[in-house]
Amino acid sequence: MTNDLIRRSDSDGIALLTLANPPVNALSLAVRQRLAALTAELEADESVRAVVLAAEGRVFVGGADIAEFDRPPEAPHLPDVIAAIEASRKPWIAALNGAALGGGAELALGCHYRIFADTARLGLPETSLGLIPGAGGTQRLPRRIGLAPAIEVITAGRTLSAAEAREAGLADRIAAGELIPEALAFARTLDGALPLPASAAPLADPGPAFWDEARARIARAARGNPAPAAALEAIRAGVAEGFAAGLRAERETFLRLRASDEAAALRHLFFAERAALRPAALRGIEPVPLTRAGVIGGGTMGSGIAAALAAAGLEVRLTETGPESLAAGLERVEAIFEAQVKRGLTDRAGAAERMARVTGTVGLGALADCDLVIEAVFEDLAVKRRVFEELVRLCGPEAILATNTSYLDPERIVEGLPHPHRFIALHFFSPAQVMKLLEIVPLAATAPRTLATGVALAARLGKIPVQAGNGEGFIGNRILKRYRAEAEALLLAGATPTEIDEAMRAFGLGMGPFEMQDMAGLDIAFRAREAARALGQDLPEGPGDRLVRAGRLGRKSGGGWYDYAPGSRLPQPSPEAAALIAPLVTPGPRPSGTEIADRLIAAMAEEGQRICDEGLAQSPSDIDLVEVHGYGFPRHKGGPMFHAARKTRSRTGGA
Ligand code: T1G
Repeated sequence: MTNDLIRRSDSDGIALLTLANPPVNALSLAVRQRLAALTAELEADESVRAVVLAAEGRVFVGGADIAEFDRPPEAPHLPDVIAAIEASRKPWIAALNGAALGGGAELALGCHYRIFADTARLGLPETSLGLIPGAGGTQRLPRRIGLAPAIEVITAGRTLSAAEAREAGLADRIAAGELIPEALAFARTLDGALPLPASAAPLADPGPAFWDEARARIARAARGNPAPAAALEAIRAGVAEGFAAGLRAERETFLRLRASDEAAALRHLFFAERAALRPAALRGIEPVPLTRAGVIGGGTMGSGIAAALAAAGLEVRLTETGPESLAAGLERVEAIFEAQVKRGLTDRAGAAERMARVTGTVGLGALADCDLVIEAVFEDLAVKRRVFEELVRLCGPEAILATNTSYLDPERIVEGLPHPHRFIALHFFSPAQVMKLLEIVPLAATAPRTLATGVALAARLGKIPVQAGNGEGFIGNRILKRYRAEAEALLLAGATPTEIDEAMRAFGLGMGPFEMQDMAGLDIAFRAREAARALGQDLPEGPGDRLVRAGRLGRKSGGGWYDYAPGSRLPQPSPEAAALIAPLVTPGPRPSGTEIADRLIAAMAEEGQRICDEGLAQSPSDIDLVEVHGYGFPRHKGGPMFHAARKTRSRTGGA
């Protein structure tokens, strides 16, 4: 058993244990074995009167080792390791150098004292993985900081800063200087008397109204993830039946959820997101440092991109063609920051700081000294081409010039322009200040450093970068086109827009395909089809064409797939739309319920697999990231590729 995972060094009767399991000191089997052995060793060692538990690196402990969750749990189990520490006759002091999350927080809670570095934080984010704390967190935290704050930490994944931990009575000290020396000095002051263990702390039951309100609040926020409600029940069990019963209820629930499809889906995304943020092919390539970015176009997309860049600390030059459109663009940016204050994402001072980073100019002249310029002008090849022709005259040869095009071929936008190594497509999703997905499309001549800069920019913006090959619609819009075609095929098989949208909402999407089209407008896709027909593509008349020709463009025209009362966004079944669809409906069995969702998810997964097979996506998990972060696919289903693979495995009994 390797013993360099936790090093021991003693001085003045104080044993200092240092966790060293990079990158996040995850509590893997080997670490648990080492910790269990050391706990017994220290308990028997009369020369030791106290133990300081510290960790190397930026993180104290990032939790249990998530990679182990696809295998059956192996002893020593974390709850037992923690219980042995809590039962120790000698005081254990956790010295938190950084994040103590999940099992890391539970380990710190099992210690008798906790000393925080001022940057340390403590949290129980297990519900974001479809789990609940499984090593005493649902029982110890409420007894340390009180029921209501503990419920918020456990069910909403809130982390406590060092100061909040101290206020809550969780941090015995916040280190003023060097953490380890202060922790050792604190240990030396102890006379061996131990504080009451969490299990002995009383926890009064606030009564049924409290639990009913908590259940209702959690149900509103859970969006199909069963874990937060399950965590509340484990907490409640401990209040109603005592600490030991609460631990049993917690462990039973944790093991059940650990084996669930939802937890597997969320783990899949956890690792997929980190792989996308640190692509192996770009390791060691230094991104271009970005301090000043230009955004061309102050419309919905451009103002959203400008706001996202400013919120990430970049200096932003927003340009428009004239003073009125520029003023409108800057107002949009200001409104975005106002909305962020209302939502508690920043405060007034923060919003003012962000806005101060944005300057507006008419024309492109002010972009000459930008490290990065992103165009978000009208989706027209000639317009975008003219913008790039001017940019290459204005900007230095190393300035990264990016197009935000959704459907045009970026190669044609920049064809023949100088220094092609610095061109790239950065496809933001609207609203750009909110949506986490950023499709990054390198062109044939794009340098790896330009690509690495795009990925680093995504991380800085708090987005998830997905690299896409330069195919029509890249990844997301290509799958969307296939998804919509399948939805229309279901209409022609006799299903109604309401049945189809309800099936997809029941699956977990925020909105079905027809509600979404009514919101976006049917005419956008109609124009694309008409353009394709004009180029000779044989596209048969579909139900969407009939609606648009009848003037039914969606909400904006008072009706599309649905009817809308004046000023209302509530979709109502439309007899006029039904009459327009009816002639196209083919006789035969009508699809319904889960068959509808199955067919639509299968269509997404088939298209996703084609995209992978054509080399236009790097992995099926990237397809899942696009759908989850760009199109509202429910996280606890893992994405269309993960979901389809799991259904296939359960159907064929595969491994
Ligand atoms: N297990 C295994 N690997 C982990 C991990 C974990 N808990 N946390 C991070 N990694 C890997 C990650 O995949 C990446 O790998 C590298 O570490 C750096 O991660 C019993 C059941 C700690 C705040 O949910 O929030 O404990 O890509 O890029 O930005 O009740 O990692 O380099 O190969 O995120 O500095 C609960 C998850 C687990 C916290 C650090 N814990 N981690 O952020 O690094 S369940 C969590 C994070 C549990 C107990 C329950 C963050 C971080 P690679 P990173 P970072």
